[in-house]
Amino acid sequence: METITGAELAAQALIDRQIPYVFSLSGGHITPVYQHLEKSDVKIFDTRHEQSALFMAEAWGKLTRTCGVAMVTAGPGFTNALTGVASAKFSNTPLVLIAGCVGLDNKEKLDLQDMPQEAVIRPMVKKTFVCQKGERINEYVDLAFRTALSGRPGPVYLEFPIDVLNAPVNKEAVRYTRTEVAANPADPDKARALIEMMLKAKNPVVIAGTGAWQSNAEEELKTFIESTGMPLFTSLSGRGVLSDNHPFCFEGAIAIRPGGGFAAYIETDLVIVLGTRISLYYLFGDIFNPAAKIAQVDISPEEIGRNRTVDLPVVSDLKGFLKACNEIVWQKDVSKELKDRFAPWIEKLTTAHKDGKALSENDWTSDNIPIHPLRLAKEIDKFMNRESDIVVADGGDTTTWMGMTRTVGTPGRYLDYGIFGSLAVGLPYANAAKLLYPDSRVCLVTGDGSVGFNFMEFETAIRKNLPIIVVICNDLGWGMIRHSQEIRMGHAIEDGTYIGKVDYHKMVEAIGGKGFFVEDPKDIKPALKEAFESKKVCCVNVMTDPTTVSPASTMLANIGAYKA
Ligand SMILES: Cc1ncc(C[n+]2csc(CCOP(=O)(O)OP(=O)(O)O)c2C)c(N)n1
Ligand SMILES: [Mg+2]
Repeated sequence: METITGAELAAQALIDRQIPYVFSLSGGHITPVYQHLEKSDVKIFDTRHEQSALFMAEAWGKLTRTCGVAMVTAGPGFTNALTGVASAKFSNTPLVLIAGCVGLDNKEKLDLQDMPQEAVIRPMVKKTFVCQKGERINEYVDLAFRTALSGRPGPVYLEFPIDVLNAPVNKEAVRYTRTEVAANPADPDKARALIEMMLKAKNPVVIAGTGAWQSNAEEELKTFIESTGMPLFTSLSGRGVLSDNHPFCFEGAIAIRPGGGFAAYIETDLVIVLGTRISLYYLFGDIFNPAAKIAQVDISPEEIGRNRTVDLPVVSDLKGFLKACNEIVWQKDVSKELKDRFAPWIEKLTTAHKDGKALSENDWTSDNIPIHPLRLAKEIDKFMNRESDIVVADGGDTTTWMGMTRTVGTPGRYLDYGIFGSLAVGLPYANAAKLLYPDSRVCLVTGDGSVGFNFMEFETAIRKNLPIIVVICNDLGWGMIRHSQEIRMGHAIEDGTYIGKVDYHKMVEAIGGKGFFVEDPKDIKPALKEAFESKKVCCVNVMTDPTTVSPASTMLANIGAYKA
């Protein structure tokens, strides 16, 4: 009988799938798999914390629309990974987390790192798979990837007990399955119904989110918008699915972004929600005119109707649905009628967009010292090109300032933590972006608090030759929380929210990177230029005004968790 070990089967399954990277931190319970990946085309990318490995896998999934893969060891390796898993669940990112665990024979014997991993992670993922038989490893890997990618994508957990990995398996008994599932065709009746709604509307708005990006719908969306003349806002991983430069694109959908969003939402009579969720970003749906009709297209039936009654619910893959809509616009020959109908609305929003932006102009161009964080955000936005460069945001107020400012021309070029709101994503996201796009410039803009969590990923970047530029928006503390406390209670709780001045740039120099310290706004651009030209991992420590409060901090003080 010819045998093969479970670990070799697991490694081979990843090799067969041509997985480029497994983001990981080593441990005894996964060493058998490492052994068989060592000389393969699947690279083990090792981070300094399992949380970083998971955030890297999440970023990989977000950017490539394929499954990010992470592998961690039992017990503490597993628990350290959980935040990244939760983040991927919230961002609907396809991800497979492979974990080793104590052998089935040793459960409950007080063996090292024993814990009920599957029970802990079950509510956090789309599905858990614990493979207890070596012969079925391949089948389980197929199940895990298929589940992560199908329908609404998300994280999946795949566990291999160490004795299953180590046991010899009869080669002839190994089961192989490999299926890729395509989306169902769209329902033309639903597409017709949407066009009918549009023909009755005057002030429609279209919001396209992660679903538009994940379903590869950029071309169909562009045709849809151009042939109907409706204004588009983009959200989360949908940022850039149509360029912010496009005359019908009014940039980011989040209402606190300076521009036409707020005006559009309160006056709209038809909201067309394409592959995004009616979340806090839209005050749980309350930001839209209460009389507006809502059409919502989503791959996931249970998503439709959250927070608002939906007049036209459509369960569909977006690419197919938009294609069907475009065909009907063409067949019915209503393109001109729709464009003429909405032209005054576009004109009105274009003016509102300009006026909205003008309100922030003073801050974007401020010469103040300490530096206004919006000036910093604007300098970065101007410096980084919209098409191929990648900007990553992390931090509380810092993410808000970047979200209010960054313009994108191409999808998959802007990353932040989205609605899960986990600080600490910055360095791992930036490293993943640089790994994927070695020839593009990658700039992380992060809060001084946030940069601390996974600070050792600077070392990972240096060791792996990923020359990212990290700009720290240094307001001496946990700004967003300080500000919301000040609004809420009249003062910030110093013991909980003040950090003080830390020479982060010198810390990065000490491990082989390059550091810059900036206090004057006119020095931001030269520092960025020198940093990128150095081709080194750089930390640009920028002292920003700790008293400037972002609109998100104001909201945090007044809604949600802080509400009395
Ligand atoms: C992992 C995690 N811990 C705590 C929080 C709560 N929180 C939200 S914003 C914030 C302050 C962030 O400070 P910093 O990174 O310096 O950014 P700033 O707000 O100062 O720009 C904190 C602690 C969070 N969102 N995520
Ligand atoms: Mg801060």
